[in-house]
Amino acid sequence: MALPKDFLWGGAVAAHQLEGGYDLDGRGLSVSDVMTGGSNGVPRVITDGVVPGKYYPNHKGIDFYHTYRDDIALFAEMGFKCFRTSISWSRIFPEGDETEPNEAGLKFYDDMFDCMLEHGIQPVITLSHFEMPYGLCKKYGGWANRELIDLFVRYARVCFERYHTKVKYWMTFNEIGNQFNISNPIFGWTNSGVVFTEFDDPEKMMYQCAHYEFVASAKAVVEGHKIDPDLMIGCMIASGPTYPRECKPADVLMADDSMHHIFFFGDVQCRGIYPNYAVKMFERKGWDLDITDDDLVALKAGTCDYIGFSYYMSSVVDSSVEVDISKSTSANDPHNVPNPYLGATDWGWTIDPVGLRIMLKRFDERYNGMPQFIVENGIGMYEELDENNTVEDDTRISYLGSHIRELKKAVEEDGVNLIGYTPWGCIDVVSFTTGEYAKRYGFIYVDIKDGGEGSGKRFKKKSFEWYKNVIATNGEEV
Ligand code: BGP
Repeated sequence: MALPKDFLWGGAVAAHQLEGGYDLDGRGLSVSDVMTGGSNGVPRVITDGVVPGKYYPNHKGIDFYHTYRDDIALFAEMGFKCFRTSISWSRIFPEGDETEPNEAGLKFYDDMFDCMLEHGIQPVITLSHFEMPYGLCKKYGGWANRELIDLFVRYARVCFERYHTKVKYWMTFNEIGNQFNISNPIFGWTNSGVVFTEFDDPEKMMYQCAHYEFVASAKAVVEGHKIDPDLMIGCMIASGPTYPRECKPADVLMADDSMHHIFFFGDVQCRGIYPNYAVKMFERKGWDLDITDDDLVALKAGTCDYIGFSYYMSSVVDSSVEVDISKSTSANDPHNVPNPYLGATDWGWTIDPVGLRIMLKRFDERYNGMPQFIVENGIGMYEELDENNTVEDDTRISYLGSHIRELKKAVEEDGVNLIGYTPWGCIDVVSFTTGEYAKRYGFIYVDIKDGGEGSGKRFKKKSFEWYKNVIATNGEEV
């Protein structure tokens, strides 16, 4: 058998994309509450507060705030060993800078985690998955402000103290490297509460915010281990290999450098140091980033316990091409070109199962066999219920099956220390990049359409039974 017996099969979501209940039980606004709904190719807009008459899909999500018991029962029926979600920071600290947490918010997650545990499902929890209290942006300017470090660590400490007997696996910041994509403001906004393009040097501001997040993350790791040495506290990195368009050295070098968009975040969080290529770049750019000696000590002391990462696609660079990415909602490299050997989803995300194995190998080799956890992977699709009240989602089955086959090879043949796999959006949720309901990832169909209309009822897709069998056979039957 390729995979260990205790392999963590499950599914992943994030609070802001499914909970709804955005103003219930003392919750404060979060950055995701001021992002309007966009659509395929049409970016979401960040508004100044909640503007009456505008449409904010995250306010409703799929109403998981009220339905989680039934939904978790469905996950249990599929045999989930774990379920990855996030804590909405503004349920716990509504404005972000209170000295005492909001008990109603804490209680909500207590109940949700108990419900998972009653079903034998381990919670896997992200502390900040694309949301932070909106108050921290308004009052402090988001992660551009060093004061956020202490406010985050206070929040993390409260969560570890309260839940450490229920939650072993944690992640600090979701897809921390996403903000590298400066051309689409929602990435900087959701990672850092900052619109980078409003600054004279957006790139410098991105590195400064990332630095404060690194220090906050490292300090949270140390605090967490003080509370409970058994906690596993990981980073979470959006990943995917970049290939050279051709074997000419200029393309190969460019592809190699492009991987710094990913490895920079892993290098600091897993090794606890700034890598040489980053130090040199800061020097070259003449940046006087606020990085103190104490910060460097903190980074070294708080390296993470495992690498959590998402994998959706690979990319290709061609050194002879340079396109304008300022209007792009997803591209973050002007040298990106399509891969002629691979297909793509309706949203233009390249489908490359082998790229998952390549990524697992690279992390393994770079970070000395550190445990890895694939905490997101999946395919967004347009789907409708058929006359049998189901969706014959064979494309999803084939997508996930091909990725699972590759991760098994990485474990069996390459010796990668992989602890789990949680496909993204195991139940249909609001899309992050576009705010659509129409971009569906789930094993479970949720009857809500773009605009928020629908019964909200849940229906099992064909992949529900398929994934149940994958888990039951520990990945032997895919
Ligand atoms: C990742 C995020 C998730 C999720 C996923 C799919 O970047 O961590 O929150 O949404 O991508 O993206 P989308 O919903 O835009 O299809």
